[in-house]
Amino acid sequence: MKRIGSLLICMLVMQQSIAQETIEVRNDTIVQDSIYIPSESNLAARQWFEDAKFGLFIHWGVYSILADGEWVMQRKNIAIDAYNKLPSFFNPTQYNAEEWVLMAKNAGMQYITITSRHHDGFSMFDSKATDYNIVQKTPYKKDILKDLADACHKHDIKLFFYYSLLDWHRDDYFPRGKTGKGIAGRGQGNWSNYIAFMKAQLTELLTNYGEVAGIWFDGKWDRKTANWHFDELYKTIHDLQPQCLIGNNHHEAVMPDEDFQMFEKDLPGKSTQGFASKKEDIGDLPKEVCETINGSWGFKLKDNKHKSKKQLVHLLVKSAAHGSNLLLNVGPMPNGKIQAEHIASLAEVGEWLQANGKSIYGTRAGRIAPNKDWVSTEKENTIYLHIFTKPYEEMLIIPSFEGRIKSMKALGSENEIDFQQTKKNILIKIPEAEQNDIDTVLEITLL
Ligand code: FHN
Repeated sequence: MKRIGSLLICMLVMQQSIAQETIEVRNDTIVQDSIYIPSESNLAARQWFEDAKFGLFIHWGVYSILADGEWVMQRKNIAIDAYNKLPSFFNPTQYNAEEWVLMAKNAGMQYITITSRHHDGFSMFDSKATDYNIVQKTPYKKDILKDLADACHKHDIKLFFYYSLLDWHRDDYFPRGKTGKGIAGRGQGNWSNYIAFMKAQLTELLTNYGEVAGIWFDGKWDRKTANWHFDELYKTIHDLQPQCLIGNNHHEAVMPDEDFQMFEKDLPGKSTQGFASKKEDIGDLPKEVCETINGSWGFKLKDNKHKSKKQLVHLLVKSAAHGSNLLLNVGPMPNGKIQAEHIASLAEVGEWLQANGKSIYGTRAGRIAPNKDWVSTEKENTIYLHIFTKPYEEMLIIPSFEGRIKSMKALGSENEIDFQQTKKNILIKIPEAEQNDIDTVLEITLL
């Protein structure tokens, strides 16, 4: 009888965990939370994401008219009524979504993440939740996200929407955060309305554009301790499209319902910029590093810090070697075109990937520890050692290597490379002909 009793209790406990509910007492109130269990489609999407490795980030808004980056409203303290004039000048007649998508595809990118609404609060899509949007306030009158979504779906490129949590324009973004304090004309609205507004917009984004691969939140850091109702926002997304990956650029450890973790202008754990997540905050979710192709996110006329092919390839390779994707940003101009320099460098990276993609796509961080001279990726029984420095020492010594090596070749070459494996190290001699100025990729096959 006793055993049947404990069996029943056991079944009851099991049933409760299947119901995926937790009951907790907080401030004397009983709170019932649903625990997020990712759907099968979501888990498959995470795996796709980890394999995809390379995406295009697009920061585009009415601020591009001022050609001074996406923060111009706050940096120059442009008052609300002055900024309101900008949309009436925004007419990107040369925008061609298919051209953008094909440019990304030729660069070897697998997905695009575009700003649907940035901190200036202007919606670059047709929204019923606000008339401060591209269709109602610009002479262009068309929904650029719709065209982009159609082109992405046509060419098999996944589409993510960046969505700003912070808003310098909307009165309901109140109490305000630490930025945008000098912008005159901001009203004092109601936070609950703001949450409802975001839910309404997210519902639109997840309903009107077919399959959405992910939502990329940004701006929590503006009001670090506010109640953002992320449980509700995330539930809205996952209920509408369970496969949709949620990431939040809060620069903190991942929160319960998130599906990937991003690192801004930093490799995971490096924290050199002051806002990347700390080492201890790195979780097990798929990772993404985002970087600018020059020095700015939004279009900036005076920014000439265009990264070279070598720098871009190294960024991609290092990201992959740290188990992460690279989301590389361009800031289109107000006419709808992407700067020629950026189109050219993306094509160069695409060319590099044509020859070396095997060492990037579908790989994970490699077992050979990264340093300034080399990094590694790996897939099944193959390790790809990416060597950046040339000329090499007579013998390259890779310390503390684990595994038995069967063969070694430069990727794409038929010639075997001379190596010796000692108890701990590998000694490699790379012939001049197999060396490459940008990245010598050695394909090391294990026994
Ligand atoms: O403030 C934004 C910035 O404009 C840009 O969108 C980047 C992209 O990662 N994120 C924010 C800063 O953390």
